[in-house]
Amino acid sequence: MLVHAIPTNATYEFAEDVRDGLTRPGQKELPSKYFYDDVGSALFEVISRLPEYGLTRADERLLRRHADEIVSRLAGPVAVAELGSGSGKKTRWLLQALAQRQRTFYYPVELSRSALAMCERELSDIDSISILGFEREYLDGLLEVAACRERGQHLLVLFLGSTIGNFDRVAGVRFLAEIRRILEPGDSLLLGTDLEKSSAQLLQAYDDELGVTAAFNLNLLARINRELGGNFTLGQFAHAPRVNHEARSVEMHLRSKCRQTVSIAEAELDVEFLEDETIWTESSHKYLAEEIFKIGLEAGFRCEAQWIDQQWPFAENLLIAE
Ligand code: AVI
Repeated sequence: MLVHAIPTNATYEFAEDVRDGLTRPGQKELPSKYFYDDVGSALFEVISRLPEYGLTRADERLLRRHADEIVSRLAGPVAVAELGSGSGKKTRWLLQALAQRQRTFYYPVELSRSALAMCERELSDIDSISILGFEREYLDGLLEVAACRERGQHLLVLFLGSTIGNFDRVAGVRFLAEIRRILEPGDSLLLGTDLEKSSAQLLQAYDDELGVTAAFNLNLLARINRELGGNFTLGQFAHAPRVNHEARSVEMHLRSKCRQTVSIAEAELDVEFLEDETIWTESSHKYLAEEIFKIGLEAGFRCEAQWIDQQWPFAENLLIAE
């Protein structure tokens, strides 16, 4: 697989975002996109296999069961762009179904180079598939993919695993509208969305017994130590998930166990934490199945079909650009 690498100064942007988030008046925040360095991506792979976290398995089940039907609803020829491909494991079924009907170009867009490499290892045995990875932010990568599409070729964008849930609701619709702007009428978006479930089930999923999700959350501080010269003592912070009923989300926080000051050299920053003060690191929004039709319309898509997993409420939505 060829990989187009990131041209920007990633360390500088990381330091800027950390400074912004930790100096914000009121609630301190860090953007969840920084979870996914090599360690974080590996931890997320483990999370997706935990018995408490059924989201990824539900996504995979739906794709495996309905790949042929999904592909049959797409006007061909089709090239596939995946935003946040991860290991690429769950994309296999769709690519196999498409490859039976045409030679298929698959463009994974990922910030993590190791995830792109994993994706190639996972999928390169499928006949009639060419893989070209883009080590980019999602929309930058999608713009490049769209620029190299051939005449008459449709694009299928995959945004799976309920990554949309990690945006706040307004930003999520805005992001889908940005995708729509890059697409042509008749192109499609397959959107995975985790559906609402009980608070008890959500808290189990985001606070597993083995502590993998806690390690995933704390790795953000470890990454700041590694890459930005931070001196966070990890043992002085605790993983603190909570359900936000009003926002219909699970939030992950890191709670300072004591009053402390942390220095981050590359961000030229000393930050004070009170005992029990938290850093908000992620929101994971949950949806009602019927809500997706409305969100799609607001962003310029019509919902062509929706498949729902019965074991772990999760919806796969095929949206067509109008
Ligand atoms: C990637 N994303 C959809 C996951 C989620 O469920 O929000 C990330 C995650 N955070 C904690 N566990 C998994």
